Amino acid sequence: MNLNDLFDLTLKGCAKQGALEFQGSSLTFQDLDVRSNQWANHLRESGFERADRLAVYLPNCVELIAAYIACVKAAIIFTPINVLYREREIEHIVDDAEPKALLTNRELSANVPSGSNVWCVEDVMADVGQRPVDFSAEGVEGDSLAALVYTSGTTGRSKGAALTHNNFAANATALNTCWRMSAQDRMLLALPLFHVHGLGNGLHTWLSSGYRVRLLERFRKETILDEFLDFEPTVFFGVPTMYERLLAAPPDVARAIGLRMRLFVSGSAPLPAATLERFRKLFGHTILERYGMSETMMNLSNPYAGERRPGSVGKPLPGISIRLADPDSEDGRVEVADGETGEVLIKGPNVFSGYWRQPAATAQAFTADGYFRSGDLASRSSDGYYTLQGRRTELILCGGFNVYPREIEEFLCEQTGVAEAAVVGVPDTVKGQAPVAYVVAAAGFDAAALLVRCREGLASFKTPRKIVEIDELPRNALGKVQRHLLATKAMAT
Ligand code: MCA
Repeated sequence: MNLNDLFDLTLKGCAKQGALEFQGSSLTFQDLDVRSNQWANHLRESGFERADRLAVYLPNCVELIAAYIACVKAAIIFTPINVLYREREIEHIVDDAEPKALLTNRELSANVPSGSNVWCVEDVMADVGQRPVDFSAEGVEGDSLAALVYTSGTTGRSKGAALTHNNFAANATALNTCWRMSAQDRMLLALPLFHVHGLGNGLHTWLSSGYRVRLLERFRKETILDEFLDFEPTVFFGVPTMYERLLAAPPDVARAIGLRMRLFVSGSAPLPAATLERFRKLFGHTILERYGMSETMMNLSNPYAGERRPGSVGKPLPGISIRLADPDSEDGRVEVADGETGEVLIKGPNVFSGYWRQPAATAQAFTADGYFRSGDLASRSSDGYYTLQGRRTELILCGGFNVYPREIEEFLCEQTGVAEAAVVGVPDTVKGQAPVAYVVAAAGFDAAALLVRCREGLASFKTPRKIVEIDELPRNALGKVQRHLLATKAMAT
């Protein structure tokens, strides 16, 4: 079954049921089917052919969803762009993915580099509404690409993780089974749909199981409790920062929400055991923590019915093989014993097909026997629960968004007044971590002006919390910057 067959379970099978609420409007699954058919016809009429890319730079909205389903139907590769990205970050994705068009809105279009074929949703909606309401979906193989999801780049610029129909289908069916998702559920969806968490877990479990969604344009701490009380969801997927925000709920509100809820899931960044415990006391629910990546979607999950172990990400999802490889084992074949730390290697129907147009990076990302090297470190308990123990790389997780120091360092080094730069993550109680930059000054150095340029040129979550001038970067004998020393220094100040 490709994704179209899976989506037909709801688009056709639950046609008359309420599917989606967004900003006061309600759509049935049939409405979504029709709207996505019109979008698919619009794409075809505009010259899109199989395997062309549609870049989508939009906040959560109905048209984003309709355009996504249309891409699946017309075998077009959906390429979402983080709405917090600015011109330079977007330019890289546009150059790399070469989309035939970039769908955005008037407000965000100011950030899109000139020369792109920009479609503002406000302008194309009338045309889309005129298109035929029937569309016969392309026959696609499960290995066909459904989406290119750009990951923050370990080596500077981001790479497009090429995800197939089979990847999304495997992820959705595993989660539907293991988390008991059903048409009786109600999901408050506040995650951005441009990332795998919202797109792969939110959108796909919904369109394959038929529950009702209230979609929010974004998570806002000021109004999220009212949304819970008003919509009365049974399921919520969030990042740890969202759970930190929910802990501000008055006890009676938390209890009222908890009474309706069936399942809270957390992922995208480690959930502190203390947050899990405080949340349990306040809402009466043990958050289910799971582990995934853009390249693989979900890999491990705490059990729905068994023990949800604080600090652990649980056990492999169905069909997925996990190997904890000795970090010194070059071919990744030597496994560590239970209780010891190894690199998480992953094999399964969820694992992506490779990085878009990057054969060398793709080859490097897999072992000779076909396991994906996640770069994450973990240990396994004797009863099979996995606990993450950090990263092999220096990834910073800020509010559930991935930040690679190298990308910010490269940006800083292009600015006036910067000879060298090193970026490290510092702990933050709400965001998990935040980036701090150490800069060796050159002529014209001005920390305040540099911060302004970062705010203009980088997504807000990548902007360093502060810029600290330093005489020289600490280096080891091989000349490699010792970021861990800077991280210790950053925490001490
Ligand atoms: C945050 N901001 C946004 C959005 N989210 N702006 C527009 N749309 C958004 N969706 C901006 C704010 O305007 C503000 O910018 C800054 O970010 C902080 O916002 P604030 O309201 O203070 O945020 P918060 O209450 O602390 O909550 C932040 C958040 C956000 C909503 C939790 O961090 C978030 O949405 N995280 C989800 C990330 C995610 O989906 N990751 C999945 C990656 P300014 O500073 O300029 O005012 S996929 C993944 O990791 C794998 C597959 C996995 O396992 O899931």
